[in-house]
Amino acid sequence: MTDKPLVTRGFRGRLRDTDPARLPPGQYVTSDFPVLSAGPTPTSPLARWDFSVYDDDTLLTRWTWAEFLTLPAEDVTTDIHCVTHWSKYDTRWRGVRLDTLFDLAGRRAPFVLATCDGGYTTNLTLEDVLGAKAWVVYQYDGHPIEPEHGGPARLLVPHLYFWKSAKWVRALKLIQQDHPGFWEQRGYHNHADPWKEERYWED
Ligand SMILES: Nc1nc2c(c(=O)[nH]1)N[C@H]1C(S)=C(S)[C@@H](COP(=O)(O)O)O[C@H]1N2
Ligand SMILES: [Mo]
Repeated sequence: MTDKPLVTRGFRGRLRDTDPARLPPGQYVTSDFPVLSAGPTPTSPLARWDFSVYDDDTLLTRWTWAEFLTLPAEDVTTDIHCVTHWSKYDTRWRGVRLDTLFDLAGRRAPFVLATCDGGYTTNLTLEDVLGAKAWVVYQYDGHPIEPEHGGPARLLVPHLYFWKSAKWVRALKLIQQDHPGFWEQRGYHNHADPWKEERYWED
C-alpha cells in the first residue's frame, strides 16, 4: 500500500470551509459523514420496498422500488446541518421532490409525518416541504445511499436540522394536526431551523 498525499483534501477543504456566510450559528464544518442513528440499521430488500403517501390512515398512492425510480427526479447539491453541531458542505443527492409526490397523490394537508423502517418518525409542516425544499432521495454522491445513511431511500430536508431528514423513509402521512415525531417528542425543537438555532424545545 502506498501512502496517500495528505495535503490535497485538507487544503481544498479548508479553503471552502472558511466561508462563514453558509455556516449557521454554533456549527462547525466537517468533511466526514458521521452516522447518527437512534437504533440499528434496518434492512429492506428492494423487492419488498415500497413508498406510500397516506391521507391520515387512508392510502392514497404507493410505488414499488421500480416505479419510484421512474418518477421525475433531480440532482440536489446542498449543505446539511446536524443538531450535534456538525455541518457538511456540498452534499450531492438524487431524488424526487415532495411537491411531485403530493401532486401525484392528489392531496395536500397542513402537516406531514414521515414514517420509517425501524419506527423512526419526524414531523414537518407542508410549508417546509413544498417549493423544492424537500426530497425523497435514493442516491448520494452518484451511488445508492449506504444503508447506514438511510438507503435505500431517505428524506432530505436540508434547510432544517438533519434529524428531520428521516432515514429509511417508507411513507409520508398527510395530517390535519401536527404530531411530534421521535426526537420532537424527546425535547428536540418542533421546527428545527438551524439559522435560528432551534435545537431544543425551549430554544
Ligand atoms: N430513521 C432514522 N432517521 C434518522 C435518524 C434515525 O435515528 N433514524 N437520525 C436522524 C439524525 S439525528 C441525523 S443527524 C441524521 C443523520 O444522518 P446520517 O447518519 O446519514 O449522518 O439522520 C436523521 N434521520
Ligand atoms: Mo442529529
